[in-house]
Amino acid sequence: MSHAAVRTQVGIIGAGPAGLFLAHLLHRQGIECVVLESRSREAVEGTIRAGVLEQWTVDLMQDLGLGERMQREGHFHRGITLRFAGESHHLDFEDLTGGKRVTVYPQHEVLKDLIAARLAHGGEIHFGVRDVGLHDLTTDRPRITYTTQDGEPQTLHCDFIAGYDGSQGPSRQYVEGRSEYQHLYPFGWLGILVEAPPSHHELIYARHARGFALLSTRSPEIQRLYLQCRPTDTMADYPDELIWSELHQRLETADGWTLTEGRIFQKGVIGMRSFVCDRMQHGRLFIGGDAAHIVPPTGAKGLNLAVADAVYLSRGLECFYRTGQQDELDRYTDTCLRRIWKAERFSWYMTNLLHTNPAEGPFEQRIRLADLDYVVHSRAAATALAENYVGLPLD
Ligand code: RFL
Ligand code: PHB
Repeated sequence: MSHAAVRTQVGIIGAGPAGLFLAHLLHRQGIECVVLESRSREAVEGTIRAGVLEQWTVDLMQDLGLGERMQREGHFHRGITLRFAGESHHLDFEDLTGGKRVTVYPQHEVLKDLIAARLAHGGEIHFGVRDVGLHDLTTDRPRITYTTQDGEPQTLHCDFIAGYDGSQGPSRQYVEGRSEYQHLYPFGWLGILVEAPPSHHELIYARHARGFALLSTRSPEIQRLYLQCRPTDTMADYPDELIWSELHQRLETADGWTLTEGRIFQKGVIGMRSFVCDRMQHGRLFIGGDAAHIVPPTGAKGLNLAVADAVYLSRGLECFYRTGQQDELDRYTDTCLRRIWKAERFSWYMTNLLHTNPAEGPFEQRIRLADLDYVVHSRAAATALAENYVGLPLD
């Protein structure tokens, strides 16, 4: 079999939010790149994950000319509702943050928009690649070897490699001398998609003695709901009747609000963990997004954090190609980690605040309720939560 070779400036591994935003940011700066993705386009565009975009992510999509469908089909909320002790409390983020909003526009719709726009502008995204290997990372001519969708061995010669291949991708293993921090939670989320009209005009995060629940949305016809479960639970543990009974108990309040049921057409259990890799560069390889850090979904930060890494890397690359200086690239890890640890803190805080932890006793449970009571009655505490939720400014 012949071994073909091609050349680009930046080789990007992974067509998730991190890799695709990076491709668009580089294209805008006139820097060439090629994206290699192990899954098919259909699989990438069909995987249901995140739902919430931070305000600056929305602004970036607009800026890149990618926001047209999001503006039409996204849901823009003033804030969120917190429910606990049988009562409902609205946090008005728009008021607390000087006009920032919560945007619900699913990750797979973002990816569809980014892929279509990249391909329309002649960008290269190779789907279905296998056997990705990285070489010569500490030289100025690193290479990526892989097998194409058609089974052809291929080499991509680059100046730089972005290892943006998610939590299971190979790139992180190439970062020598890294330390990894991990925190596991004794619960998971059961997520469902339901054919039903919205039960509420905003997201509801509920803390209940039976466990956390979250009401989110996807469209006027489809709703997304989550339920705290045990990390070892499987779908067999949750027949539809049990899911509805738990959701009603955890979400409903004394004021008569009720949840609208519908046909459940997708169910899945998600594990929860926090993870940080404290080194994100090895020579000319830069890792980012879920390849370098994981947050539990409670703070809605994962996708946004992945995009922030792409912004910082694009700035370093732009500086390198304009001036020949690599110092901004060499600051990539430090710049990213400052934001990452704040997002880790917020996601960990929201998770502990809202979940019932079987390892905690009645004292800790009361402390959590006192914290929630403080958040909804103190403008200072509500503002701290709001500015983290809508997204801290980029450095
Ligand atoms: P991704 O999205 O995992 O993309 C990495 C891509 O790399 C590919 N890949 C490879 N390609 C080539 N060769 C290889 N050897 C490869 N190995 C892997 C993969 O196929 C994949 O396409 O990582 P990225 O770009 O870093 O983006 C991270 C986000 O996807 C993730 O953080 C969010 O989905 C997390 N998340 C949420 N984030 C938010 O900001 N707001 C939310 O509301 C939110 N909700 C969620 C979430 C994640 C969830 N799950 C299922 C984990 C809700 C859920 C339920
Ligand atoms: C979602 O709609 O999938 C979603 C919303 C908020 C979160 C997590 C997930 O915190």
